[in-house]
Parts: sequence; C-alpha cells; structure tokens
Amino acid sequence: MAIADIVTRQTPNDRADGSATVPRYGERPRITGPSMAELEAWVAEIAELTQPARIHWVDGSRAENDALLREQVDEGKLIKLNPEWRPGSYLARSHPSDVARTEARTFIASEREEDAGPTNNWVAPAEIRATITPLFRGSMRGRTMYVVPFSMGPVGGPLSHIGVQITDSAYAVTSIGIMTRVGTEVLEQIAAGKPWVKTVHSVGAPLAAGEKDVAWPCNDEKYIVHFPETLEVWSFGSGYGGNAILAKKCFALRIASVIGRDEGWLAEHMLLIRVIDPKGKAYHLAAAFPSACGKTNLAMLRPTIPGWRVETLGDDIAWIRPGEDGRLHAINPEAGFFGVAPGTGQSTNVAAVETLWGNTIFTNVALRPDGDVWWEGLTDEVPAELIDWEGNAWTPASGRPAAHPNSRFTVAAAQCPQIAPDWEAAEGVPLDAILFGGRRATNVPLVLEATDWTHGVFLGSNISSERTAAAEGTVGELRRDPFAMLPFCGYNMADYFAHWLDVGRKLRFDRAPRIFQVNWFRKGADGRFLWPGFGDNSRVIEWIIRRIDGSVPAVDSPIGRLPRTEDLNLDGIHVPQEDLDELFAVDPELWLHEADLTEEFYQTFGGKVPAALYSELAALRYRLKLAQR
Ligand code: GTP
Ligand code: SPV
Ligand code: MN
Repeated sequence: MAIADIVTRQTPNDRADGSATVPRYGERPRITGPSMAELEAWVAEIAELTQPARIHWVDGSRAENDALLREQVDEGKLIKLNPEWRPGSYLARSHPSDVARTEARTFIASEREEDAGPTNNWVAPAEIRATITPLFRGSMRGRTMYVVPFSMGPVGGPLSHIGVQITDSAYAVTSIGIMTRVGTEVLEQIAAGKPWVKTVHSVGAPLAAGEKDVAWPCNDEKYIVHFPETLEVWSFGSGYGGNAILAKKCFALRIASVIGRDEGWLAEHMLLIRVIDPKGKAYHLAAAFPSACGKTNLAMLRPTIPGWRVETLGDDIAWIRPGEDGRLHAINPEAGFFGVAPGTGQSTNVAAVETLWGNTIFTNVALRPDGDVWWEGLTDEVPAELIDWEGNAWTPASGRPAAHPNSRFTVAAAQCPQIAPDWEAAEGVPLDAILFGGRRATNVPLVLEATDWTHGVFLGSNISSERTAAAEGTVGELRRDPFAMLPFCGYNMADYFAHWLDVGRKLRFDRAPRIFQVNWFRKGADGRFLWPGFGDNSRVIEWIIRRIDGSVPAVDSPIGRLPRTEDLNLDGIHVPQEDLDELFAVDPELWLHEADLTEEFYQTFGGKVPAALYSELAALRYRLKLAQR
C-alpha cells in the first residue's frame, strides 16, 4: 500500500483551529471485515472523545517513519544528531517533570479489589472511567491522533499478541515503531478475527487555535490505568517510556500477565539469552532483575572467559509457556531495546555501544558540541563541554550529571551485533535456567541455586532491591520487588506466586529450568563492589551451566546451594580470597531478620500466599537456627 493512501490528507473538517466536532479519517486502510469495523468504530469513538485535528493510520513504512522524524525535527521536538557520528539518530529532551515511570499514578482497575492485590494501586473501573474520561475529552485538540497497530512477538506467531495504540505523540509513534512490529499486516490479523488489546494514550496537552507547541508536551496530572477484564490501557499526561509506549510494560507485562494467568503461561520482566559453551553446546537462560539492575547488560554479555559466547534474544520482557515436551519455551515479544544510557560504555557493555551506531532515538542524554551524544560512563574521559539533558551549557565543574540518570536509547534489536540469528523464531527457545536478581549491597550472595522449583519460586517471591532512577522514588532505598515484577504484575501477587507454582507442575520434573539467584552488587565494608561484574558475570554463568550439566558439585547452605569458590573460573582476574569469602558469606542472624520481613510481606496478602511458600519460609528458619548453633 502506498504511503499516500494511509498518511492522512486534509479533510474538510481538518481545521487548524481544531474546531471539528467529529473529525473524519484521512484515508483508512482498505482492509474490511467485522473486526475491522469494530476497530474503526473504536477509533471513531476515541476521536469523538479526544477531538483531534486529524487522524493518521500508521502503516509502519520506512517513508512514513522518515516523515514523522523530519516533522518532529521541524517542530523542535527532536534534535537531529550529526550523521557523521550517529546517522539516522535523534535526541529528545523531555520535560524535567516527565523523566521516568510514575508508579504512584499507575492503576489496576479490576472489578474486584482483591484481584489487584495489595501491591497495586487498585481503583474501581467505573470510578476511574468517571475520573479520566473528562481528562481525555478534547485532550487531542489541535493534534494528530495516530492509530498504531502493533504485534508483540512476530506477526502471526503462536505466542504473539496484537494490539492497537491510539496516541497523540509522534515521539511515541516513532518509539513504538522501534520497540514493536507495527503496520498493516497487524490489521490483517485483526481482520482475520484475532483478539486485540485497546490502548489509548494522550499527552494531555491540547493546542488552542494558533497556539505554538512546546518541545515535550505533557500534563502535570498523570494516569496510567489498566482494565484487565476488558483488555484496555488508558494513559494520560506523560510522554515518557513505559508510560507512553503502552505495548511495553502496560500491555506486555501488566495486561499480558493477566492473560497468562488465565491461559497458563507467564509474562515476565526478564532478559533472554543463548549461552554457547566452548564445545558449541547452547543453553537458554532468562533472568529477572528489577529496573536498571542489569538486564540489558547481561542480555548483551561479552564473556571474558575464552571460548564462551552469548547471543542476545531479549533484554526486558519474556513470554514463557509450558510446551508439550514438558519444558518452558520463551519469546521476547519486543523488537527493540529501550535501554538505560548511563553506565553503558566501552568497558561495561560494548555490544550495546555498537548497537547504537545509528538509527537510534536518545532521550535525555547530553549533546556534544560536534553533534553527537554523551552520557556518564560512555567514555572514561569526560568531554570538556556539553549541553546537558535540560539544554543548558555543562562542564565537568557543573557538579551535576550531564545526562539524566534514567536517560535512555531506543534502538532496533536487529542492530545488536550479537543478536541471535533466530531471535524472531515464533515458537521461542526452551529454557534451561531462570535467574532472579536484584541490587543488594549486603547479605545476598553472588550466586545461589534453588533446591527445586518451589524453592525457586520462594526465592523469586523474596527478591528485594535498592531503588533506581527508572521510577519515581528515593534512589537506594531497599524495597521488595518479587520476581522484579512489583510494578508490572497486573493482578494479585499472591495469585501470581500460586500461578508460578502451577506452571511448575505442568513441567516434566527433569526438564523444568533450574532456578538461581544472583547479585552482582554486593559491597565490601569500604563501599566498593566486591565483584567486577559485566563481562566477568560470564564466570557465574559458566558455574550455572556446569550445575545444569551436573559437572560440578555445590555446597548446601541454609539459604540454598552455593558454589565452592574453587569451582569459579577466575582465570585472568584477581578477586582476593577475602572478597570471595564475603561474596558468599551467609549470616544466619541477618537472614533470620530477612525471614521476618518475608513473613511480614506475605501477611500483607491476608492469607492468600500459597501454603507451599510458608513451608519454605519455615524450613528456611529451621535451617538458619541450626546454623546459628
Ligand atoms: P531497565 O531497562 O530499567 O529494565 O534496566 P536493566 O535491568 O536493563 O538495567 P541495565 O542493564 O540497563 O543496567 C542498569 C545499570 O546497572 C547500568 O548503569 C549498568 O552499568 C549497571 N550494571 C549492569 N550490570 C552490572 C554489573 O554486573 N555490575 C555493576 N556494578 N553494575 C552493573
Ligand atoms: C523499566 O523501568 O523496567 C524499563 C523502562 O524497562 S520503562 O519502559 O519506562 O518501563
Ligand atoms: Mn525494564
């Protein structure tokens, strides 16, 4: 279909003053059928509510994307980077109040409060509709309303799901175009009767007639509302990341976790990799770490031990389903990376740096005088002069970071130099291991193996982590983040724990992935990291794989199975024996305190946490008390 057929044309009521009552379509795709009629009726209904000046059905073509980017540059919303350094790349600067996910403004509107559970902000569907509908009324005045059909997972794949995002942000459209599969072939799926999720997004900044737009329109009032029973997401007021790319956290985690609960699969905040050992044998690992705790880094691991290789499959989300073979099979439903920029550099994540060679949208990083970008950690040497993420002149003496701590890059997964050749395989890959991790300065060892599935679920339910800049809140504060899903589970987390136990029962006992807990962030008394991390995490992965193969023993501890330090491959690095001992130290006293916190946490669910997890807690306490003697 030619671009001109879809990009909206001027219509009689497409008036610059936005005064149209019922805006008409430009030209909509010529795909018909009852489900298309339903989609068109929904689009008309949202247009009636939000009153955009025009409607643009997004076809996902290259020409359309180029036009959208050009338009944003012309409007001062994107800065085109110097193509000599960063071809096809752009910098966006958000409003300083709109820089991360706003968890306090994120709601689960299930019919019953109990279905949202104590870890979510629950709100009654009718009540929240009454609150947000007036906000959306006229909220797109003067703007273009984009209709973006997207697929999570390869279009038509057995594990894939589709949706449509309506948005008034061109920045969101170009980001969704990188992060998902967008286009007319998704409409064909809708026409064929495949169910789809409805997502509506408005930055909440209508333009009056003749009013000049700002670089980053948004609204002080924000609502990110999920309706799990009707498979809808409504997001108002923010243009940033997971608040605006609704296919990502809102759909692929919060809504998909509910679909997975009902259909017997798991939607998880996990990276996905293939690890290939020196003999060429491949293993598939998924790992759940909270936001800004190292998923993208591990997803693009460059092993520092000879002969080992990692192929990237995904860096943030995995959809995991039990197969008829008794194993778990996983896909990465996304098509791009929305990665944390600070700390991504030549010495930490060279694969990411190489991925970002061009065709990248950067948000809230610093601008170099030569028209390239920079952020803390990209290079060891700090540039003498920069324009910081807020657009102000910056020098190393400025005493503030040049890039926002949650500044990000948006880039196609296909650009990653170590992307798995079959990363788009629709049936996914069989999992050999699942890792849970967090950012813990104390207590939690470098690596720990669960004794079985139930113990693994217990470990997952107990993940806690120091807060990062990925969401609003106090950085560094310790909080529970079970399965790294606290902000992303669309239903009652106690039911989610039970669902994990159920999924385990569907697996063949000898084919279920082995479960491990890792912590790259343990610190010594002097405040430095005890473990070098990054590429050297391959040494931990190697031990995990040797455990899967049964080629290395482990030591039982009260909290799980630990490596003998002599079994860790430390060739070529120097980690002092005292540091190693500290990395694996288990203090029964402190762990008994953690157990008390676990009990407190479980009790917030009012008796809903599965008995099997309480048994794990009791057994843990028993083992810790024995160790104290
Ligand atoms: P989200 O995209 O928010 O879900 O984050 P993520 O989990 O993908 O985190 P990412 O890999 O982007 O890492 C976030 C920060 O942690 C970066 O600043 C990294 O440099 C740092 N980091 C990652 N891996 C390690 C590690 O092994 N050791 C240490 N010390 N820091 C790490
Ligand atoms: C996260 O916070 O876990 C992210 C970024 O991956 S966002 O898409 O904004 O949720
Ligand atoms: Mn994430």
